[in-house]
Amino acid sequence: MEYQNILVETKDKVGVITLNRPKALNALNDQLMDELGHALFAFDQDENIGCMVITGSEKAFAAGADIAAMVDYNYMDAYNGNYVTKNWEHILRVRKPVIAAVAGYALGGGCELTMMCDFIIAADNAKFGQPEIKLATLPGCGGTQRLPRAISKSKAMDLCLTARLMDANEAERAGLVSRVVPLDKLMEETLAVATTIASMSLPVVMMIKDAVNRSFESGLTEGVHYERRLFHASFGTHDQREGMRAFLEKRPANFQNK
Ligand code: CO8
Repeated sequence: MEYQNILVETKDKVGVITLNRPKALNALNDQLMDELGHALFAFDQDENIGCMVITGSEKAFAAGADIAAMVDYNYMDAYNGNYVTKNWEHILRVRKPVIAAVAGYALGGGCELTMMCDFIIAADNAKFGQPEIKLATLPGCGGTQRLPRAISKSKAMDLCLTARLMDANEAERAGLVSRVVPLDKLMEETLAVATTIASMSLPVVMMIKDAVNRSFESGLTEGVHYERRLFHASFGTHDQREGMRAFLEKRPANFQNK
């Protein structure tokens, strides 16, 4: 697939996808979301890749779904076209970790995309929000569900009902963002984090991602049970023995992703 709206590169074992519609502040349209899904799946299947990063520009991660593409939609266009479901949620099927490296605006569908990544590293100029209410619509890609889980019902209601934007420090305090870094260090720091993850045993990385995500889908007892099954499964890997032996022998582990 030839990409028109994203840039794709690899940095050692990290796959980096840059949203690239600068004139529209990376507004997310169908074509971009198709390309993003395609690139994510390609990295997921690439045995040389251990972690992925999605980023945008310094001004905007993504300023939302493309309003120009939606303005004339009617109900049947949205329903028959399976709008959003058909290509916005590919990312949820990716098994390797995906980090959102966010500078500037992450609004509407852009904010929802960051929340579908595994975690968010924000530049100090990042701004998050769900301003759809100003367009007389609502978050349509999970924002009303993921935001309360990430930052509490009260803050989610505040953001969704007033359309106010939340800066990087507030987002970190609220728990949406895992770290805030200076804008000029965003990619350096994110790549360092991604490289650390990519140096771990990939099957165990995927088990941990799977187990943490299960916590959003299940009650505590079932979630802990699921974790326990994966914990036991990790003892079936070569890398578990290697990791533990390396610790005891005071040497770096040599993981083989098996
Ligand atoms: N869609 C289309 N074009 C956009 C969008 C967008 N979301 N955001 C910005 N642009 C375009 C502008 O139209 C402008 O284009 P042009 O130069 O041709 O006039 C260009 O990007 C630059 O934008 P501004 O001139 O507005 O830049 P400012 O720096 O003045 O303002 C803002 C930046 C504050 C980010 C402002 O652009 C803005 O408010 N954008 C819209 C934000 C918004 O409402 N986002 C929510 C969109 S709706 C949504 O995401 C629904 C999600 C539903 C689920 C997803 C399913 C698809």
